[in-house]
Amino acid sequence: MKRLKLLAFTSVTLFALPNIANADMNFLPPDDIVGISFWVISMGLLSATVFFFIERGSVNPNWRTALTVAGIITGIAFVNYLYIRNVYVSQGEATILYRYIDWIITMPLQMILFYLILSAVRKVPKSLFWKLLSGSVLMVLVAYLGVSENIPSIVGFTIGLGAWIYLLYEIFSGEAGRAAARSGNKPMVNAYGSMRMIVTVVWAIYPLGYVFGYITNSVDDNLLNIVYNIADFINKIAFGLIIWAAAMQNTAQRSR
Ligand SMILES: *C/C=C(C)/C=C/C=C(C)/C=C/C1=C(C)CCCC1(C)C
Repeated sequence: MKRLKLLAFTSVTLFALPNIANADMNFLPPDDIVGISFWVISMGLLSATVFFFIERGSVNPNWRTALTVAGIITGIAFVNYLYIRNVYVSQGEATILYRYIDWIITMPLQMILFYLILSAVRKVPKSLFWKLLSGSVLMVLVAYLGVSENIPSIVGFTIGLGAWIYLLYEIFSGEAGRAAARSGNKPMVNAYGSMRMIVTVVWAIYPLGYVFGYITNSVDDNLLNIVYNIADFINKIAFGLIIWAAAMQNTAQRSR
């Protein structure tokens, strides 16, 4: 356990150091809202990462993998955000395309969290894992091809949207939804419901951003960056905290 904590801290420090060393080259004006939103979400993501890795030791072993994955998600996004912020500070803008580089890893991991919290409290078929993984990878990959103009942007959007709707079907009424309903584990069912709400309501800003940013071209990247930076407090940090809270409740119930 000690070793794991050490590993978490060391890796986080190693990622952060090169950026501190570069600080003399990139100054961020304190009244730059876009830049500050990158800065604030980076601090939030780093804190969340450290928190999830430390708390992992305090929960029932069944929940540990879910907390590890929650920490990996915020950790990956943290690294990517430091990078995008540097691009933004040196160029005055940062293309949304950079975000797909963390989405291709973090978004599938977030969908897999549904599988992991279900597995923490009951047996779930492995096929569910593969469905969530392939649906989410397809969604981000095809949309990336659209945004990077390798395929028409409307085609990338349509297939991506289809994949998202499939994922929603899966967590509401498909295998995952049915498994959650049958589990009878209250903390898990509550967490599952809140996460599903986030994936349905808050995640809708991404396809909207795609429509306004790439299809109608009516919103610029700076505005989109602010919106996405704020959204990630819910989509990545609160998402993990919901799992942490359920894990703590389950752990307390079992030790009683
Ligand atoms: C932390 C990053 C997250 C939660 C990213 C989520 C991204 C999406 C839900 C993206 C959805 C999209 C569609 C539904 C249609 C096609 C375009 C996308 C990829 C923006």
